[in-house]
Amino acid sequence: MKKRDRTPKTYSRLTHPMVRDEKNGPLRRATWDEALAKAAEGFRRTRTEHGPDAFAMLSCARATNEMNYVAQKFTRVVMGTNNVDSCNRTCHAPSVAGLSAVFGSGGGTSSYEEVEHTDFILMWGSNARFAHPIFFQHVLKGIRNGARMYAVDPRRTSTAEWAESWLGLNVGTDIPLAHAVGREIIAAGLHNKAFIERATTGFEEYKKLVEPWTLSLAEKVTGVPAAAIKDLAHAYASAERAQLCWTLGITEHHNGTDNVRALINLSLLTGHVGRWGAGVQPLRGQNNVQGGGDMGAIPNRLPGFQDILDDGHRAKFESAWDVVIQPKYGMTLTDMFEAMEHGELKAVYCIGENPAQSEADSDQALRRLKNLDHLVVQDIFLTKTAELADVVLPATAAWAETDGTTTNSERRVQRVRAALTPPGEAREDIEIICDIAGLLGHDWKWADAQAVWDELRSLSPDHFGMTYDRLDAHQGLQWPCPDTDKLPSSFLHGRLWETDPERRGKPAAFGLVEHDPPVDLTDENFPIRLTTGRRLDSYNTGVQSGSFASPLRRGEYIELCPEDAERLGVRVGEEVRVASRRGTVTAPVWVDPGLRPGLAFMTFHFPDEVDTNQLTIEANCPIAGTAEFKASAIRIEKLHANEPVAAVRS
Ligand SMILES: Nc1nc2c(c(=O)[nH]1)N[C@H]1C(S)=C(S)[C@@H](COP(=O)(O)OP(=O)(O)OC[C@H]3O[C@@H](n4cnc5c(=O)[nH]c(N)nc54)[C@H](O)[C@@H]3O)O[C@H]1N2
Ligand SMILES: Nc1nc2c(c(=O)[nH]1)N[C@H]1C(S)=C(S)[C@@H](COP(=O)(O)OP(=O)(O)OC[C@H]3O[C@@H](n4cnc5c(=O)[nH]c(N)nc54)[C@H](O)[C@@H]3O)O[C@H]1N2
Ligand SMILES: [Mo]
Repeated sequence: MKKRDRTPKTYSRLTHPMVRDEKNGPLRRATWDEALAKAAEGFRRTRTEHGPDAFAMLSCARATNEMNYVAQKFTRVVMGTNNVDSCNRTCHAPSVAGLSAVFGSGGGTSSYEEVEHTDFILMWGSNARFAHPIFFQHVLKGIRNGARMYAVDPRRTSTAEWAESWLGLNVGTDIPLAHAVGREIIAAGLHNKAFIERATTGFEEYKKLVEPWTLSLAEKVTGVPAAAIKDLAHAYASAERAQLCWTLGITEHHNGTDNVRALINLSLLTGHVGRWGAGVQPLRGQNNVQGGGDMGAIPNRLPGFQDILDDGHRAKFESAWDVVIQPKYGMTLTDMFEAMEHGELKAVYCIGENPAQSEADSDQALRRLKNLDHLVVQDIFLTKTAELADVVLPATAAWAETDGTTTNSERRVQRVRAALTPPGEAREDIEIICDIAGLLGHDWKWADAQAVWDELRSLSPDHFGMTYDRLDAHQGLQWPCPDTDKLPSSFLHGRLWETDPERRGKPAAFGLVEHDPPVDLTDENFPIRLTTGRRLDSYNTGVQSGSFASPLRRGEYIELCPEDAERLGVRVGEEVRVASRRGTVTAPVWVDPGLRPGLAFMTFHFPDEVDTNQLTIEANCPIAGTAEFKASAIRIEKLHANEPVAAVRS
């Protein structure tokens, strides 16, 4: 087998526009006028020949709120469709779906400050020490202030190292574990009966549902000792205030939304929500993935998380924008790739996303992207996705080159500012979108980012109270912030504790969700469970972090536990073949004692060297559209010509 080139790929900033003159020809340098005209012409042709829904927008979860507002407005007003989405779909869409179904709003309920002053922190399927290092500082302060911290993760991660108890469960068995915890809380009489009675529905059905999940059955299915499950149930339920934090270990499954519901059930059972210090939080991924969704860059919500199917909400935007909005949900990112397969989607405007390398089953994703008639990529680097484009537009980086705001996981909107000069001919994302809108007959002029923000504020009650001046004065504000003269509450759903039913509003429903194991089953041909995720030193598809020559950069490995490495007769640094039902890659071995037998781990940070997503399965959550990145079945084969890679460090 050909030896893979593992020289780090160098991405340099895009400094000028590029176009492709014929479908399979090369990209060549172009002027801005030429590139914008070509981009606009392709969109016009698509709309005229195939209708509005043959177009889709991918909007950037790293860029500002203002840019996301303009991108979704372009989609709805200029192109006439609701087909707009982002990498939120690969990530926390199940959290948003689960939280909205229970509480009516998709945001995490608590603030970071509360984590410092809570009594119990449950990190479930989250490696925050690596993936949310700033949030983790708040966790560490909480621990220093006396909070207990438990971790639930198949791997003994760097986060789990800080935990008082680590529950190392089998991948994809979170529902059995959560149900067993729920059952034990009820059996021990530790549930909050008054809260359940007043603020929830479905408790009796839930009690029946979890009844079979005894500690011993749960131990069999999850691999976690019964005593540890019992201990978690008692510690969580008897804490005065508890925070339940989760991330992709919960959401990146074919039943991600059900997993989220199973965790929220525990907070309803104990009343650990809607009070200061107690809550449920998905720690969001990209710096502005929360804001992108809040701005309406998702197919089912208008800006301010206002449902598109609601006639009143649509009417408000229709009159402000002077357009008719289709009364239906648009395509999710997942639907878009399906539609590419069938030739129903013809044109995509991809701003700051790299789906050619981030989608599950990347060979399939690449083939689908190649089916498009017209692909416009607006990025700061020449990504693998950009290499497929008909038009490439160089943007300024939201980070340090652009003015605006972003929104973090605690729903805090904060200002970002241009401090650096952008390279070459790169232009601001918003300006580029407006130029294309102009060529398509929409004369949009905002003086600056603040003018965009003020338009959004006028249409989103949750943001109305957040003027730029107030954001500056308070170092950011959390939504909902409807008033310009009052400070918002730091946590959500305090209403659930009101005694007056009018003020309490809609009760929170227990989720009646059942265990459903991973789709990609292990068997004698594919006996090892592969889970994928992140490391501290690198970022997503590596475009923004992969090219630097730093001693921190480790490159890709397939990580195994010492027992499996010995059984397979492989050692650290040795190249092995890794095969799944979808593809094969070769990668060097790393040995991590934090893994358990039968479990392997890879990142997706170095796809130009080892394309991990050739292995993953596109088995999607039917509610949220998120793929099961966390559970593939693989086999590992020894290669005969073994060569240790250079510079393996411990
Ligand atoms: N350094 C760094 N930070 C990042 C990123 C990055 O690339 N690099 N990316 C950002 C983005 S986009 C996101 S979304 C976040 C993601 O942040 P995290 O979700 O914390 O990161 P992951 O490593 O993908 O997955 C978290 C954990 O899920 C565990 N897990 C796997 N399967 C299961 C399971 O079945 N059940 C349970 N309970 N756990 C399971 C894994 O072992 C892993 O430790 O990080 C953000 N921050
Ligand atoms: N195997 C596996 N695959 C996964 C995951 C996993 O856990 N395992 N996780 C999934 C998750 S959670 C996510 S979020 C996705 C991430 O998937 P993507 O979002 O597709 O990947 P990124 O590498 O984050 O790509 C970000 C792009 O934005 C560009 N960019 C940055 N700032 C700006 C800006 O200001 N303007 C513009 N125009 N562009 C900008 C960067 O250059 C880069 O090309 O990957 C998913 N894929
Ligand atoms: Mo993410």
